[in-house]
Amino acid sequence: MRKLLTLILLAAALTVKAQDIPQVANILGRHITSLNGTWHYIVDVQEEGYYDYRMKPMRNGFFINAKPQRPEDLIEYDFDKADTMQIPGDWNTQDQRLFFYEGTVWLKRSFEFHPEAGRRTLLYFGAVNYDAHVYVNGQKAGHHQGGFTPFNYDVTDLLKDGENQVIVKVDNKRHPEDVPTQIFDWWNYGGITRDVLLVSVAPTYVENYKLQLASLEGRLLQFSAKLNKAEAGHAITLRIPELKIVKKLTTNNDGSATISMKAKPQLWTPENPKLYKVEIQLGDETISDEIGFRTIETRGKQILLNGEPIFLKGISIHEEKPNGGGRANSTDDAHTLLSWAKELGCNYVRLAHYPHNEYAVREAERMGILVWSEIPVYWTIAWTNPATYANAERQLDDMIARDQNRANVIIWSIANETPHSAERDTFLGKLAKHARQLDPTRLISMAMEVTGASNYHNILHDNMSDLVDVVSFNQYIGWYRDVNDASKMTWEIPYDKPVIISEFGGGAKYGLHGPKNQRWTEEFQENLYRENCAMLDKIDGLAGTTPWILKDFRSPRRVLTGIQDYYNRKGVFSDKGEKKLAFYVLRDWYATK
Ligand code: GCB
Repeated sequence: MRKLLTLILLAAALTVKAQDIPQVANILGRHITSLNGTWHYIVDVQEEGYYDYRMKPMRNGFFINAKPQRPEDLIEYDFDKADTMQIPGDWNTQDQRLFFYEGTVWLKRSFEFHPEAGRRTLLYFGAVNYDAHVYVNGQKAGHHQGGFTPFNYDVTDLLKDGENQVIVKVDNKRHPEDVPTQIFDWWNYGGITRDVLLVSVAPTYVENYKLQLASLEGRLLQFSAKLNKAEAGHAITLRIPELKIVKKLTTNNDGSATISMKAKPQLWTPENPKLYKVEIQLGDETISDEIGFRTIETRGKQILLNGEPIFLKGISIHEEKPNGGGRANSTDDAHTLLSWAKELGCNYVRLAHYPHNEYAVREAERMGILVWSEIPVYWTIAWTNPATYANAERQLDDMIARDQNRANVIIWSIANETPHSAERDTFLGKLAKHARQLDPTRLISMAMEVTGASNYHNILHDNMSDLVDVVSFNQYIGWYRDVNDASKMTWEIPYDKPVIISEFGGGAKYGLHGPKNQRWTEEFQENLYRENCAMLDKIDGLAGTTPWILKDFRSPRRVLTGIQDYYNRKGVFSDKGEKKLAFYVLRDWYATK
């Protein structure tokens, strides 16, 4: 018995563990090795690589990557003979059989690795949709849920010198308690959709930092940094060479340090998106970033950028490649989409309906485009489920942790078109307060809905209005109701806050022409935009709009053969980037703003 106990204890001591650690920010500014590229994959419809035939999780699932040792051995999978796909990338557009697939796919990649003494190695995923079990050399590194935010594990103790393997079980089945929930109007692209990176860090490293313009008067910059360990006495140096700033800070007991300093940076604006090179040094490790300085606030019904009122000329965007669809994840993809937005005259985009990839946010920042960033708390979330709340809150935390140094991000949005109820108010109330506490320097909003008091009178009444800085709502006059109603509409928005129309629009098939009352023609959409722009001009306090949407995007809910063919056709560009007539109406309207 004692012998058995000793053996068990010994085995426990030998079991190496990975650590689920908080997100390491500015990942591209660190020592990284890419694990992007060609990965083998196995489609596992019944998850037999994970559960036994009694539906119990197995100890020797596909993650151990077993190989027959003797001729008689039975092993019914072989990653090395399996097909390959490119990572990052969704599986739906890389294998025709997987176009509509929602379920489990196992992905595997081998890589050479040589440990460096005194360094830790993190395994970072930009995003995996939706549920990811990660294994390194057969051992569990961690489990993550949520398809659009980064996560990382300290895998130092799982790696070995020579060839290593990472295997990920990805499952994009939809569930009522998930965020987003079971129904949503976009393609549920599955897979490892963003970068996979190995990150080499010192045992003590700067986990995250924040640098921003705290006040316009006196031009006060505020900097804070946080280590991965709660250790006092570490020296951190901040350098902004162009501003001749060199500041030394020392961490306190919780491993963080803060400093304020006077400086006169040029302000970041859409016209002059000035970014400063910033270096943060701890020991002999330096992280570089590019950071812009601006303020964002509201005054009555106005939004003020650097103290000046601004009208947000925007457009909504889904994270889909500009030509042909599939998940986008590159500066090039982002540049093309954002250039189309610029052609419209936009200074602002709504990155709907989930946090987009970091390349897109950074490219928008370089191009002078302001951003509304949101989490997928969309439609009918499981409001009373604590795990659902925890999931939403973690996605919010990770979105903010990743993008809190982006000058162009001005609005965190916490929900879209959610049905009113006391449970929803409790959930969203808590989330809004949490967002405010995490980042008091940006505006908070959510896409609400109006309720009609009579046929032509719209009232915005939402208990959440007290908690947001900007009152935003979606409306589809001309599409989900008659376009001729537009000119008769009146609006009652009883809050002294700026108003953003977070969505309006309607569908058209590019190249389909006809009279303006014929649905799906470009003329129908053109007329709808004309009527809507005129109507929106009458809304008191209108501070911006993000019509729905830049380009046609894939959605399983859009099944009309010959017209939709699984595309939501509300783009002002087609899925191939062709301009529809509505493009010109919107461009001309924005030219007047
Ligand atoms: C909405 C949703 C958006 C849909 C859009 C539509 O209100 O927020 O996700 O795609 O309407 O096309 O109906």
